[in-house]
Formats: sequence, structure tokens, C-alpha cells
Amino acid sequence: MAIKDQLNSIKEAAKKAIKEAQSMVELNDVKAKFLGKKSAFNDIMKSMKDLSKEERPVVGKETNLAKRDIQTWIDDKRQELHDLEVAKQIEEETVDVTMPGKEFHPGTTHLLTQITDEIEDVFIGMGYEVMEGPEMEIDEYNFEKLNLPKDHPARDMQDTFYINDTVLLRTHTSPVQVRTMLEKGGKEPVKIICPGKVYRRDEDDATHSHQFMQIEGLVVDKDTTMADLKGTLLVIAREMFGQNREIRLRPSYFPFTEPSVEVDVSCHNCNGAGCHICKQTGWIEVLGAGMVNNNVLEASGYDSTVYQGFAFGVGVERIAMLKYKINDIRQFYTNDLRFNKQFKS
Ligand code: FA5
Repeated sequence: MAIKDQLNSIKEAAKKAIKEAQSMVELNDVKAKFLGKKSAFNDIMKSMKDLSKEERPVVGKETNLAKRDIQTWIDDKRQELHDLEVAKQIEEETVDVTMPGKEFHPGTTHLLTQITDEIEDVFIGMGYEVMEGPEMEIDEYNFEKLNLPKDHPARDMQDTFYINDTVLLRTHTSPVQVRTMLEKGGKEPVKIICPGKVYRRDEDDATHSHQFMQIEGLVVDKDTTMADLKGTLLVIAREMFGQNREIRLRPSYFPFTEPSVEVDVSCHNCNGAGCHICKQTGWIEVLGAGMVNNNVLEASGYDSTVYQGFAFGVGVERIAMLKYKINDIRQFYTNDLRFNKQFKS
């Protein structure tokens, strides 16, 4: 067969094979077969030596043109296969906007954490430091240095989980106040709030839990008066229950404060007119407070002839229950999502 015919038949075979290739892999095989080292073109090139001087450049040129044509067809086919693949991928990845969407349930902070954060923010704004301490505490800090020596009858006010004779689960966050005063060495002023979990051997019921949260505050300085305490309590009451609230102080007793007061806030539900929440009195008892007892100042290294202080303590659950009309404290601790989800932060 003349070389020209041979070239034509190679081209025809290549054209057919390229057309039939279904994938890149098959196309690469076709390329190897027709343009690779062992292709029919190589045989033609080898037989060039038998050609005349005049024929050689002609055949060489024809061979190169044939190879170039095949390469062009392969390139075109490659593009075609690539386009097909992209089209298929787009088809497969098409979003069906009529399909029902997936629901996401982002978490939220617990209501008790939200209230703690809100109160912390108010106090940080007034220059207070937020202090924390251990939940497992020593008797000395939880009671003794707070003017509650062993066998003091007022210990009955806080029924306690003892771990041994000297270690207990703290019954209030007041030991953090003791720790802070001791750390300051009786010299520097103190202005702190202490949020945290506390424990008491109370029977669980609608208003009592064996574990609950408190926030206590302590200010110690050289000119601290009951008027400062009252002003601070009014700020807290208004931040928690609305700017129209008023407070009243009633005499009370805490071993660690003298004088001591119970703090009532005018009812946020009826504005003081009387309703079921305030038991028709117009007032709700919210906080315990007082001027720091001299014995407490002295036990924590402060000279009570130079320094005075005030302190207050509040139950976080109680605030949440009043604010959101929650009637059972156990709701906070059962992790019922239907309850928790109502309080999105
Ligand atoms: C105290 O714990 C004092 N340390 C607070 C204090 C600090 C007074 C500084 C004066 C100066 P009391 O025992 O009243 O006080 O508790 C404070 C609050 O904790 C209560 O008003 C109540 O809201 C909450 N509380 C007490 N016991 C429970 C309980 N078992 N479950 C839920 N909340 C409780």
C-alpha cells in the first residue's frame, strides 16, 4: 500500500477510535495507540530510509500533518468529555428547592446563667470584681470566720452536707468573701460579687432545692455606710425587675451582718397594688443584706475601727421564678427542653 494510503487508513482508524471513546481513560489509551512510541507512524518513519531523497520530505510532512490532525481530534474530544462530565456533575448536584429543609436547633444559655450574666454586667459596670471559689469548702470559711462558731444555733438556718468534720459543701457563697478579704490582707478595699452553686440539706419542693445558685456581694472600705447599701440594692432591684421598682428594708438577723435587713421589692406584677404573686401585700422579699459584722471583718484581717462594709445575698432561682412566673424550682434542674427553650438568650 502506498504510504499516503497507509496514512489515510491510520487517520480513519484513529478518528473512529476517538469518536467511540467514552471516558478520559479510554481516550488516553487511544492517544497511546496512535501517537505513542509503538504507533503505526513509527513504522512509517522507520521505512523512510527506503524512500528516495525526493519522497522523504513529502512523506515526512504528510506524516506530521496526519499526527497533528489526530492530536487536534483528541483535544476536541477531551474538551467534549470534560464538558459532559461537568454537565453531569451539575445535574447531580442540583438543589431541589422544594425539598423540606433541615431544622437546626442552636443551643442557648440556661436561664439561670442568663440572669447571673445580667447581674454580673450591672455590677461590673459599677466597678465590682467577679470572684469565684470552691464548692467544697472548709467549715472555717463557710461558718467560723462568718461569726458562726461550732454549735452556734444559727447554723441551723443552713442545714449542711458535711464531707467530714471540717469539710463541707458550701451552703452560701459568703466563704468567697472571706477568701477575698484574707487575700487582700486587711489593707485594700474590697468590692466584689460572688456568683455560684451552693448546697443545703433542704427537702426538694416547689420552692426549695438541695442545690441552687446564689450571688452575694461585698464592699469593704473606710467610709462605707448603710446608705451605700440601700443605693446599691435599689440599683439591683431596678435592673432585675424594672426601673419603676421601689425597695423597703425590714430588720432581720444574719450572724455575719449587724444590722441585718430583709429587702423587699415593690411587686413588678401589680406595681404594688396587691396580687397573687405578692400575696396581696404589694411587696416581694428578694434579698438578705446588712452591714458586715465587726467580728467578720476582724476574723478576715480588717481593723473594724477603720473599715466598714456591707454585704448582700440573693438566690438566682428566686429571681428567675419571680421574673418569669415560674412556679416550681425543680423546672431548672430537670433539663426539659420544652422549658429551657422558652428562655432564648
Ligand atoms: C444567705 O445565704 C446569706 N449568706 C445571704 C446574705 C449575704 C445575707 C450577705 C446578708 C449578707 P439565706 O439563707 O437567706 O441567706 O439564702 C439566700 C437566698 O438563697 C434566699 O433568699 C433564697 O432565695 C435562696 N435559698 C435559700 N435556700 C434555698 C433553697 N433550698 N432552694 C433555693 N433557694 C434557696
